[in-house]
Amino acid sequence: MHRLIDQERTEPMSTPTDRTRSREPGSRVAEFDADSRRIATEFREQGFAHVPGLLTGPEVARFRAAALAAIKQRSRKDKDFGTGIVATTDAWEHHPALRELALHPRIGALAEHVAGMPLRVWGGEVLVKHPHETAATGLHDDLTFALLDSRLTFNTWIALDDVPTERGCLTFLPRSHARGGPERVDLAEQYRDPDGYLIRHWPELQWTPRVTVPLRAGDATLHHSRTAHAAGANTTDTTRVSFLLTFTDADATYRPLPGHDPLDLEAGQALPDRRYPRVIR
Ligand SMILES: O=C(O)CCC(=O)C(=O)O
Repeated sequence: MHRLIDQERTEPMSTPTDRTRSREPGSRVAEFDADSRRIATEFREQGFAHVPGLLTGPEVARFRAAALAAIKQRSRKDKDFGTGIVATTDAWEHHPALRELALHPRIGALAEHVAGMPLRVWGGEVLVKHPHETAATGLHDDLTFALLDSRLTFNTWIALDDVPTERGCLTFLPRSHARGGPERVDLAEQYRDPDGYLIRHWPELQWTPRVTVPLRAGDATLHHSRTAHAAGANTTDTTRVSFLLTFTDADATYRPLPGHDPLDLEAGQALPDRRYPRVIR
C-alpha cells in the first residue's frame, strides 16, 4: 500500500530499524505500512487500534492551526454530558484545511483497509479540552448516538497535541464491540443515566480490564462505534486539541433518533455523496 508513504515529508524516510529511535511524528510512516495489518487485526478483534505517526510533523502544525481557528470561529462547550469538551459543528464542511484532513488519502486508505469495505466520511469535528478541565468523558459507546444504520461506523481520533494520560487520552474496553445483548439501546437510556447506562445494560463490562492509549501529536486511535470508551480530564497546563473523523459504511442509511436534531433526509435514505463524500484513496 505505497499510497501510505507521504511525499510531503521534509526529511528522508527513516529505515525500519531507525523507527523506534525517531520521535518526529511522520518519521515512523515506514512502520505504518508494515503495521497496517496489525492495526486492522487489532481493530477487528479488540474494537479499537492505535495508529502511530498517522500525520507528519508539518501536517500536525498546519491542521492544529486550522483546528484552533475553527474552534475560535464557531464552537460550543458540551453541556448535555458534562464532558468539558469544546467542539465545533461540521468543521470539516466549513474549513478547507479540515476538509483536506477529513479526505486525506493516507487516512482514507488505512480506514478502508481496516474496514474491508467502501466507506464515506460522516463527520469531522475539532475537540478541545482546555487546561485544568476537570471533567472526564464518561463511559459510553457512539452507536447509541448514531443517526445511522450501517454495517460499520468508527471514529478516528487524531491527536493534534501530545496527549499523555493526564491530558485526557482515551480509554477503551477491549472486545466490548462484540458484546452480546441488544445491538444498541435507546438514546433516552443514555440521557437518563449518562455514565451508567452501558454497565446497567451490560453489567459484564464492569469486569473488563480497560486499556488507556496515550498519544503523541500525529498519532491516532480508531474505535468501533459499539466499543465502550471514555477519556480522562485534562489536568495539565496545555490544551488538548484533537480532530474526530467519523467513517461509515458507504451503503449506510439515515436513522433519525428521538431527541436528536433531524437531518434533511428521509428515514432509511442512503447518504448523499455530495454531503458525505466517499473515501478518496
Ligand atoms: O475526546 C473525548 O474526550 C471523547 C471522544 C469520544 O468519545 C469519541 O471520540 O468517540
